[in-house]
Amino acid sequence: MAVDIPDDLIETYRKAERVVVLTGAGVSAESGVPTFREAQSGLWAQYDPRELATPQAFVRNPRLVWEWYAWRRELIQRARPNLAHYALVDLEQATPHFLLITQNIDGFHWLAGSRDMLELHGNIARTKCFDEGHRVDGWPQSDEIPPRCPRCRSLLRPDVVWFGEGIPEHALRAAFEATRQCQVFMAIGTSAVVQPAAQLPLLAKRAGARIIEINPEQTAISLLADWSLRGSAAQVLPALVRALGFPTTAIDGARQSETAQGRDT
Ligand code: BJW
Repeated sequence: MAVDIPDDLIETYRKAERVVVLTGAGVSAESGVPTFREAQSGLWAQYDPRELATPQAFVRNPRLVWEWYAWRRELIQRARPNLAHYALVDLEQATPHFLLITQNIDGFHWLAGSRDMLELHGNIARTKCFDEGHRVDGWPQSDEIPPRCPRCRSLLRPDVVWFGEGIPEHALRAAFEATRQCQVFMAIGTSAVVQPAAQLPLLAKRAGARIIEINPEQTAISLLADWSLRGSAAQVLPALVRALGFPTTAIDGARQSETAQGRDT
């Protein structure tokens, strides 16, 4: 698919000193990780978030919640970053000040090589305890599900942010600060309905940034975006890096390693 990147977008991006990118589940869709709100394939079409992604749900049925996240953790462990993740690494390398803010918990941006980044909703690979929030790397073997914290004996849970819970304070503060200062704000693969992340594009717009959206579908962001690039992140982002004339080191590396392993990225 040929992706048309407007000339004025290219000119604006090249001039920008500070770029902030907000990613959502759509960025990992082509890695085989389901999104949340898409009508047929989204997780919330099949599962009720109130029964799985709230502290109340965990108190009601900790085993169900633990096992649902164990299933998703395995799914993510079997998947790998796609060209969208690698293209964002190339953008970070070529942009003077670049901050990637992700709502995703899969850790794929880090795995691909992004370094200046914030995980707003935590990371499914980490575990903490429910009562005290102790981060836990391992626990004694037991038949109990979920297992218990070796320090305080409370139940263990994934280190992700559920509905009704606060975003880690340092991450939220840094996200707002960078958003207020950027000249270009990109929203990629997010429906932008979950707060407080959904405020970021609006805040960027009010502060004078130009907004680029990458999403196959229209979203609330489309109304305020200067450019909406309709297509999948794994197609549009590599095309954007090339159109900007930036080195494609991470993209090429990913392609080469996929070819060597006989797979398509
Ligand atoms: C592609 C693609 C491709 C497909 N390429 N694109 C103010 C007003 C109203 C409510 C609230 C409010 N403030 C807070 C709330 C409550 C709540 C909230 O926002 N609710 C809304 C639903 C209304 N927020 C919270 O509770 C937050 N906490 C908080 O604010 O604390 C203070 C507070 C609490 C309570 C009241 C008031 C203040 C915490 C939110 C935590 C969200 N957690 C989850 C689960 C994480 C763990 C897990 O994974 O299980 O995070 S929910 C889920 O949604 C997940 C995601 O990170 C998040 C965002 O979803 P995302 O990424 O946008 O995915 P989708 O599926 O929605 O969209 C995918 C997009 O990709 C689509 O647009 C596709 O078209 C596109 N796409 N393929 C590019 N190939």
